[in-house]
This record gives sequence, structure tokens and C-alpha cells, in this order.
Amino acid sequence: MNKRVLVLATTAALMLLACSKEAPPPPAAVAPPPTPPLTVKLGHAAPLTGPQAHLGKDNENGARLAIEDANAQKLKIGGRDVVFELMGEDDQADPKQGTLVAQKFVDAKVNGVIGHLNSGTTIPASKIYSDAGMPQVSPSATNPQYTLQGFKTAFRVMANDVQQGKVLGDYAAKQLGAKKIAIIDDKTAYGEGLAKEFKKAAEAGGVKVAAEEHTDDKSVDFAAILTKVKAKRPDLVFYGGMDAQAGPLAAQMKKLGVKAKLLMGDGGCTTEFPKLAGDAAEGSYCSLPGVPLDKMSGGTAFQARYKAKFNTDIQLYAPYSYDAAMVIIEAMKRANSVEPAKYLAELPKTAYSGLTSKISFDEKGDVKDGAVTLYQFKAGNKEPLETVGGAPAEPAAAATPAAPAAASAPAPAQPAEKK
Ligand code: ABU
Repeated sequence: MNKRVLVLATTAALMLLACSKEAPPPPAAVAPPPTPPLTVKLGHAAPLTGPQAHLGKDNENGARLAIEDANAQKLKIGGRDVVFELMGEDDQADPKQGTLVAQKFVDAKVNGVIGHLNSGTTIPASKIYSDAGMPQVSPSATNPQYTLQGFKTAFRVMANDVQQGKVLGDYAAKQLGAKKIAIIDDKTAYGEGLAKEFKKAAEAGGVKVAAEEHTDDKSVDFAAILTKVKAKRPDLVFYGGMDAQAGPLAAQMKKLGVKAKLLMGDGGCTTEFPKLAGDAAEGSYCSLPGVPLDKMSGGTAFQARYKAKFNTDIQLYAPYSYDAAMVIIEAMKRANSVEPAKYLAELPKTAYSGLTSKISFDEKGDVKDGAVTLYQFKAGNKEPLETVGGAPAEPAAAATPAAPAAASAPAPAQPAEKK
């Protein structure tokens, strides 16, 4: 090998060595793992055991349908995909249990609360939510006190009992022509409160209250009360309480020969009432805040969907529970945040064309233009008689702030300043 060949071979070998030491090509860029969706928990509280379990389940079912619809929208809030989840709790319609459930929701850092069902639980729980800055929308608690406490966190989507009691009292005096009546209530925040408002309006209409009796929300034997009532020979009995008592009360009125019309508020205006009362339900009257289901925007379709999914009929408040959940979700969308401290400011600006009505709130957090409908039970079904107040629902399910509609229902007492 001559010198020239040797140089060339050495150079080639060195080049090969250099090439083999070159850094390997960088690995292909790996996409970062996708950010998981943000889970947004909504608390729902209602009695899921005991005599009102069917109503509590009805409320919960309504909220579940709302969450199903919200999740189908594949929402992005605050730049994150969100998934809504319901945390359902049983407050047993018991005020003390209601406060325990409220504290549980606060400790679990839920993003908002739908509930509670009963005024007796909603009112004490509302203080806990207020202290925690937790938005609360009740679908069904109708005692006026709930929104008279001045809590910035408290809202409801149905007319209250100042409105309902007035409609019932007027109806007893004018349409039913009652002259002498008996009033029975279950001593709960709801039953007693509604009876008080009913009495005020009935007396203003010239009706004489001949008897006032009280039971509770667990009793089913009313013989002693009805014996006293019968002795007064009333032409109408008003019952303030829920269907679990109203049903047996109606049956026992018939059995004992109390020949008076029976008039009830929303607590007795349920699918369950005629099942409990049997043929004594026939001709009974009741009221329900809001318009009849078939007058709601999408009410008939909601009813069919509810039945298909849960294999049972709507009892009472499921559409309101649906709207309560949607009002919270729409406020989160407008605030672009699921944080209670941020979206709470949007709730008073609600102008949501919901299932039950066009929902906006007055300065207390009560729904504006709340309607009340009167019904009569005929052949096991409640048939609408007339609707007082209310604004027509709109078909769109969007929520943009709009000019407040004028209130038409009787004005309740002035609230404390919202705090
Ligand atoms: N609105 C009647 C049932 C719920 C309540 O206690 O107010």
C-alpha cells in the first residue's frame, strides 16, 4: 500500500467513525396527554325515603334529565371541556337532616345546589349555602320566607305561597262560593304557611273559618280531627300539606260523611293523590304553581321522554327541577366559569326560556310572573280549570339577559336586603 492509498483509507475510516458518532435524530414530537374534562358537581336534595320519596325521586329525575341535556351539549367553560354530575342526597324532608345534607354539599365543594324540595328543609339549609357563597335554586319550596332572608344565594323557579294562597283563597270565595270552611294543615313550614295565606285571602273574600285543625307530615289517621270538623258543617275543607296525608284525609272525609269540597295546594296536586284517596279523590280541587304541562314549551315531549326513561309518570315538580338545574348551568355558561363565586353574579340576570316558563328573578330571587293553575280531579286525573298570572314560555332554550317582565302576581312582603 503506497502512502497515498494509506492516507485515503485513513481519512475514509475517520469519516466513518465521525458519522457513527453523530447524535441520533430527535424523536418525533409526542403530543401532551389531553386535559381531562372538568367534572362539575351539582348537589340535589330532596326526600328519597319516607312518605315523600316519590316526590323527591321526581325532582331528582328532572335534574338528571337536565344534566343529560347539558352533557349532550359538550360544553367548554373557562376553556375546559366540562362534564356535569349529580350528587343526589336524601334529606328525608326533615329540617335537621336538610342542614346536614347542606353541610355535606359544602364540604364536597359542589358547584351549585338544586333544592331542597320542601320549604322546611330549604329554609334552614339556605343559611348554610349563604354562608358558603353556594348558589341554591329550589324547584319547589314555596314558603315565602326562603327568599325573604336577603340571601344572595337563594333562588326559586316557581311562584311562592303568598301568590298560591291568594289564588286559592280567592277561588274558594268566588268560584266555589264557600261560606263556612275548615282549615287543616300539617304544621310544616309549607303546610302552615300556605294555610295562613289561604285564610287571609278567603276571609278577605267574606268566607267564615269555622274550624282550624293541625296534623303532621307523618300521620295517616284523621278520624279525631274530622269528627271535630264535621260538627261544624263546613262547605269546604282546605288542606295545607302533602299528598301522603291529603290522600287518606280525602278517603276518611268520605267514610265519615264530611260533605264538603276538598281544596288543596300543590302538595296534594300529585299523580299519587288519587291513588291514595281512591274514589274520594273525585271532584277534589288543587292548585299548582305554573302552567299545565301541555301548555309548557316542550312539556308534552318532556312528559313522554320522562316516562320512557323512568317508566313512571311525572308526579309534580320534575319540570321545575329540570329548569332549576338549567338556570345554574346557563349562569355558568354566561360567566364562563363553574366557580360559585364567579357565576353567582349571573344568576340575578337570568332570562332563560325554560321548560316551565320564561324564567327571570325579582330582587329577592323569586321567579317573576309566576303563574298558579287550579285543577280538579276527575276519573283519577287532574284537569286544569284556570291559570292565574304568568307569562307565556318561549320555545328557544337560550339564556341571554333581557329586560325584566312586569310582575302580575300579588306582591309579597318586602325582603331583607340580599346579603
Ligand atoms: N310547595 C309544596 C311542597 C314543597 C314545600 O314544602 O314548599
